[in-house]
Amino acid sequence: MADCMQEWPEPVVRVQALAESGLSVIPRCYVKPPCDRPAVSPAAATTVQETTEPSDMSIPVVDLGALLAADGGAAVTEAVAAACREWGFFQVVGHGVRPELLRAAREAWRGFFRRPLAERQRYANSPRTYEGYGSRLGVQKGAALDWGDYFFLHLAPEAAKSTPKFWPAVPGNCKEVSEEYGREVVRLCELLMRVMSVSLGLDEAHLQRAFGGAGCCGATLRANYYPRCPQPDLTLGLSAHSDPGVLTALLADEHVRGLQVRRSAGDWVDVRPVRDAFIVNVGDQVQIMSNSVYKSVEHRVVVNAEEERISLAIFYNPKGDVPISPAPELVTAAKLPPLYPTMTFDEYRLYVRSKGARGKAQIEALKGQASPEN
Ligand SMILES: O=C(O)CCC(=O)C(=O)O
Repeated sequence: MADCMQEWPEPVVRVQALAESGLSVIPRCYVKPPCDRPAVSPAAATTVQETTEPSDMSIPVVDLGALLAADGGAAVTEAVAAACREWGFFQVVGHGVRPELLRAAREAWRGFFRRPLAERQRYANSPRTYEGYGSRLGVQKGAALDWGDYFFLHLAPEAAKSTPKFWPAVPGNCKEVSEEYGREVVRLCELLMRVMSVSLGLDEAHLQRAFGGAGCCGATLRANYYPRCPQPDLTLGLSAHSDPGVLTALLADEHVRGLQVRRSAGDWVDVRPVRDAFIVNVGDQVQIMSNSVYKSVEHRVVVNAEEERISLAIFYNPKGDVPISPAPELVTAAKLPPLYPTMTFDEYRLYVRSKGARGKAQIEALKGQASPEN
């Protein structure tokens, strides 16, 4: 495994460069098997319309501002519990991150993807650490590829931060803005950890402690760039996957939709971003720690022929070397035995890094492998 993770198995092609070449038929390697193609018409994916009101048909919206109100804590905890149980996805407003910072972070990354190809190529990444400019996930030769490029960086903990050489030099404020943005989102994730702990009936600090402690948890940033696609009904911007870590906080494009969430019945639901909200989803490590009370949920990205799309995902992860297993408080021998074996996050994410996005295959494969002493 270590050897095949040194280099990409095939020459890397930037999807942005393909799109800008004006092709009308996408190369075969981006064509998904019929069962994975989006069922939506391309026009449905291009809704250049801002949603300000949450809808019954979309994921729940939780106002964290209510935490400050007298007795607001219980209502927020209940709303987060319901969202985690029923959807595994929710949008948070009232999160306290300045809207100007959200926009500055999004614009900094938009600025990077507007730089000339030769300049972007200086940051080309490898599967060894994934840091830098990338166009595929996984190292499986011949895998169907996604219609998107990205830039990946480590923001925390201090010891794991990507060194300056990995950061784009232009836009000049990219590093500073992204680091401030990352600190704010980490603060939000720490708050959500406390709310989720209580919502699971655990002490407030349980999840954070079990994932390695506040200063030691990891945070990575992936700026996703999905160019226009001439045949959006044949491919995906990002294949169906669940996130391997604890929580993801996504800042979606302010104009172009594309994120879809899978319901338990198997159907895909469009996410309609609320202005200046974060879209939060439960990761696999919360599914493991909660012994499947909360479940990570598959999501994917559809692309469209008219508009490019950008999104910023912050992945909040456990400390890499901490053994993680279901919380003893949520395990009862008769009713709910431990469903997952103990594993560190460093071990867990190797699967994703080698195989790429594969729905929920990894966590499903682990289910039932817990030994009695777990
Ligand atoms: O671009 C999006 O809306 C979703 C991105 C995502 O799921 C990811 O980066 O893992």
